[in-house]
This record gives sequence, C-alpha cells and structure tokens, in this order.
Amino acid sequence: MTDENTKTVRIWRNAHLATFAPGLPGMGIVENGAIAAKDGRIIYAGAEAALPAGLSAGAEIFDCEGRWITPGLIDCHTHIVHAGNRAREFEMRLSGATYEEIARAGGGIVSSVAAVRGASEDQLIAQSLPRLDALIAEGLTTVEVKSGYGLDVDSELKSLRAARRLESERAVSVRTTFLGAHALPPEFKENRAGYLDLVIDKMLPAVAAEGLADAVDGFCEGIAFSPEEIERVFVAAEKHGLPVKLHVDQLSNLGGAALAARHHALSADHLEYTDEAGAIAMAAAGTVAVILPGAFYFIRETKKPPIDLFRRHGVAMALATDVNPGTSPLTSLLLTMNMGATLFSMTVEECLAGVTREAARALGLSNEVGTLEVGKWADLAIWDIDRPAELVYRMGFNPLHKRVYRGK
Ligand code: DI6
Ligand code: FE
Repeated sequence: MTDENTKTVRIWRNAHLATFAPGLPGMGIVENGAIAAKDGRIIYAGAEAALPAGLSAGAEIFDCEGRWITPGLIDCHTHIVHAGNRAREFEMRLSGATYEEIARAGGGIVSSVAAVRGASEDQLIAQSLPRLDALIAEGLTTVEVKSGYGLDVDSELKSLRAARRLESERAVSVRTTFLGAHALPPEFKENRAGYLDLVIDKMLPAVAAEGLADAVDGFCEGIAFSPEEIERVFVAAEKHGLPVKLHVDQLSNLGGAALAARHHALSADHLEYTDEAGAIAMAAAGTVAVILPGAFYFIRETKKPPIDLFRRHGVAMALATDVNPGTSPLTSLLLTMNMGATLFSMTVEECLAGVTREAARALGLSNEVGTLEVGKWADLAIWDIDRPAELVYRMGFNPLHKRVYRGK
C-alpha cells in the first residue's frame, strides 16, 4: 500500500470502542475513545484524552459523532465461491421430498458440483461477488473462502483461483481453504479410495504448488468422509506445510473434534454432536470451535452444539455464516450473531468476539486482525448504535455507518 493516503496519520475520534483486546475485560470497551492509523495499521487505540500529543498535527481527522467502532467483521467459514443455487431442492424439501428423492432428482452437493464444473473462473467470480458484497455491506473486512464444489483437479484449482481473485475485486482480505474432501464426485461413486488418492496425490500438490490455499479442510461425516480418510488428507496437508480445519460432528459424533485436535487444527466447525471428550481435546490443542447456526437452522437440526462444554473447558468460540447453496444460504453475519444468541444462548460478548477476535484466531490471523490494538490492520466497522448489543439483537437490520479497510 504506497499511495499518499496511507502516509498521513488518520484519526477516528469522538467514538466508543469495543476493542476485544485480550488484555481488557469483556468486550474491551473504551468510552470516548479514538483510533489512529498510519500505513494501514493501528498506531493508537484508546481514550481520546490520552491520544499522544502531536499525533493530530497534519492528521486527517474523522469525527465519529459518538458512534461505536468494532474491529472489521470476519467470516471464518464460507463457501461463497459456488455456481447456481438450490432453491428448487428447497421447494422439494418443503413439499416433503426426502434427501434420497432430491438426490435422485439430481439435487444435493452433486448439482452444485455440475454447476461449478460448467462455470468459467469469471462466471464464478461474477456469481460470488453479490454474496461477498452482502457481507461487506455489514462491515466485513476479512473472509475465508473454501473450494469443495469442483471435486476434480481443474475445477478445484479454478475455484481457488476465483477465491484468490476476490481480493483484487474488492477491498477485503481473503483466506482460502482447499476442501477437496467435501464429497464424493459422481464419477468416483464406486471408488472412494481412488478419489482420496486423487485428492492427496494430484489436487493437493497442484494447489500447494500454486500457493492457492492457506489451509486444508474436510467433511468428516457419515455421508462424506470417515475419520480414517480425513486422517490421510491431514497427513498430506501437513507434508505440504498447510494448517488444517475440519467440518465435524454436524449430523453424528464420529469423534471428528478429537481428530481435528490431534492434528492441532486451527478450527473444528459445526460441532452439534461433539461430546465432552472432544471439547477437552479441542481446549488442549487450542482448536477454535466455529459455530454455524445458519446450517443448524436451515436443515432444522435439533441437536445444539455443546456451548456450555466449550465454555467450561475454555474452548474459544467463533461464529460464521457457512454460506453455501445447500445447507446455509445465509449472507449475513449480523443475523448469524442473532441466531447464535437466540438459538444457542451465546452471550452478546461471545457473539461479537465470535465474528472478530475468535474468527481471526480460527484463521491463524490473531496477530493481524480481529481486535482494535496497536500493530493490527486498521480494519474498522463504525456503527449507528447506542450499545453493542444492538448488533446481535436485531434481525434483518444493518446499522453500519462506515467500513474502514486497511486504514482507508
Ligand atoms: N456441511 C454442510 O452442511 C455443507 N457442506 C458441509 O460440509 C453442505 C454443502 C451442500 O449441501 O452444498
Ligand atoms: Fe461448511
């Protein structure tokens, strides 16, 4: 970032800060605060009265008129790069069709795979941008984007190239995740081992060689891949120096959380059926619990993730949309927070930390973003609210006043 704008100190004053700084209690609130930034990074965050003398000289100053500032929002679990949608399947389900009938009618993940394989990289970008824009409109500054609907080498590479390109299409930071172990593509229906070999011996090396993924993920579930199969993918990811994360225990308890913890996964995601042993293992490994209420709500799941176990054992909790065409067509982190509170009794502080500080942790970005602290990127969300709880309380209302990305 070299333009003059970033050489000048920029100050946002007359604001209340929810810093989420680990050293401060609760949300790290600083009333009557100010934030200063230079070269895109925070150089001061604290009481306006204690702003270092001289910093204002020549600075570009923004009066926030008593508004609230949080860290820019972070969505740490999305599948926003996909093609087409599954509204027809949704209608069939509402009229009582079973998953089997839907699958026979060509629905399910397989229909999204056909759509991605048939789309160009440009078409994937064009279809993904409206979803990204919806998140950006709510103050998002960092987003994780998975592959997982290509399921052949070229289509997985195409998906991850499209994900990477989103960063040049919008003022947003993108972290990409390779999710080749998402589902068995039709051509490998009778050959699981063959598909795992393709993921491990062909896809992963090609993804790593082009630097297309920041992490590797999998779907550990009866309808997807077994713990043993995921273990093979994780060993290969580690050989390529890539961190891992995992969709676990969404529909059943296969011990996915403990498996993720054994591999020191950045995060274990979904977790509806995770047990205490899994929570203890995640706490010991520092694996973040990524709670995905959109999928729980949309598929009408009834088993809630064990929030109390995560609290009791000190497992960090993040919240994310899980934007995907099949089980969570949800492009709102604000609504995601309301669901976390309303469906799972997460507190306002847990919800807001879940889309800032803890979401950064789930992406291995704790040193870069997720709190309002000196040295972090100056990614800010400025809100027309009187108290942070309003960001979790409302459904379908966006009180964002301004979004600042890397100090601009
Ligand atoms: N868990 C899910 O809920 C989605 N993927 C996953 O690993 C389902 C994806 C889809 O149905 O398109
Ligand atoms: Fe997912």
